Amino acid sequence: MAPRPTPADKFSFGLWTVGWQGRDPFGDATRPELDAVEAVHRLAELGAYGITFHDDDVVPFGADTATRDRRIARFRTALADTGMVVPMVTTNLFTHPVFKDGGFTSNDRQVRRYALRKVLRNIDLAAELGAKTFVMWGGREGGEYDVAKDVRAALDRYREAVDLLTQYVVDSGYDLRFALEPKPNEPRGDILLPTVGHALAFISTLAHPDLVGLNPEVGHEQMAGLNFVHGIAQALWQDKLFHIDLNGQRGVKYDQDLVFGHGDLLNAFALVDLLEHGGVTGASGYDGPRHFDYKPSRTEDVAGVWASAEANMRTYLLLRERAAAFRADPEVADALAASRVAELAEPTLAPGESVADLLADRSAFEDLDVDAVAARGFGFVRLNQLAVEHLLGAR
Ligand code: GLT
Ligand code: MN
Ligand code: MN
Repeated sequence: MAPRPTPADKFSFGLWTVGWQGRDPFGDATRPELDAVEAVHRLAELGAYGITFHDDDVVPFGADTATRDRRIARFRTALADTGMVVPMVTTNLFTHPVFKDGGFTSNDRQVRRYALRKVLRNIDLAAELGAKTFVMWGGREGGEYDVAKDVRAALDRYREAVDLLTQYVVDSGYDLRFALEPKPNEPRGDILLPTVGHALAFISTLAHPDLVGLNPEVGHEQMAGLNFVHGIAQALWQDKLFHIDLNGQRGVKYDQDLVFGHGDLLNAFALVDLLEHGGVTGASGYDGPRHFDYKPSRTEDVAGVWASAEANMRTYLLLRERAAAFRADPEVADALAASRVAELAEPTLAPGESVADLLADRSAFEDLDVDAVAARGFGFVRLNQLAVEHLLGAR
């Protein structure tokens, strides 16, 4: 029996996740539209604490001001009735055809100006609803043809946009930070800022780098064949894990957006362990929202949508339990010590030791029995097997 999710677990869902009707490039919708108000109520009943959305998820694109106000008011009533919060808001710069070559980085300057206006309006709404994070997934920022996009100019425009938006947040006195969401491809053939690493490097060039972090998604890094846990560890190391999109992906292929854990389960175990327990240096984990960005498969009916929403949270809680059991097992402690995992937290030079001291230390080089050191095993397989056995509930 998995423990029941409660608001203290900080589970949140995108409105576009449970609301996905199953329309894909090959087939029509398999489910009816979901009312945003119903989504808020159902998710609250299931134990989630938050809901997130794109502007166009709540208010249809191009709606007049009266409709916009009415839709937002209804949504706010649902939040008040359920106690659900909006920890994050994002803007849709990818569905309308005007964004076919991107928003911030379209070759067409009129599109770029329009995109900025759309985002600025949504930032005001995010602040009004008390969101602390503004996600920017640049799904259409990219291209298919190398000769058709000057990538350096595109990055200049991307930076111009982020600098303008951060300055707007500062000037408005909003308590809001931005989180860039990397993805390697789909819907564009190649997307700008394709991985955690690219996005981190980009952030270091910004006018307000402190206000910009990441919203990495499990499947997006795995689509590029990368290790998600490594990406998250580096984001944490650089204090840039502002938000996270949890889901499942099986290998290097199209973006599957499966339920969390329904892809690389062992990596998901290590991820939950990292988020909950941090690292050997005593560094803490992550205390922000556990946000699910998945798509209920189009084979599922409405009941299946809610079962899959619940599945995300159950899997997370089960993995959290399993990770805690792993950490508490004395045999694991023994295996961790044998693998010298904690030794990595020890600086390679002693306190105050200089390069000259290192050069003078014969035991470090001249007198070191390199073959004897090389012969030592690390015991990583034993340690990993213990992780697998805890994950399987065998210990
Ligand atoms: C879109 C995308 C997600 C992003 C969302 C935020 S929208 O569904 O596939 O990965 O997180 O814009
Ligand atoms: Mn995805
Ligand atoms: Mn996402």
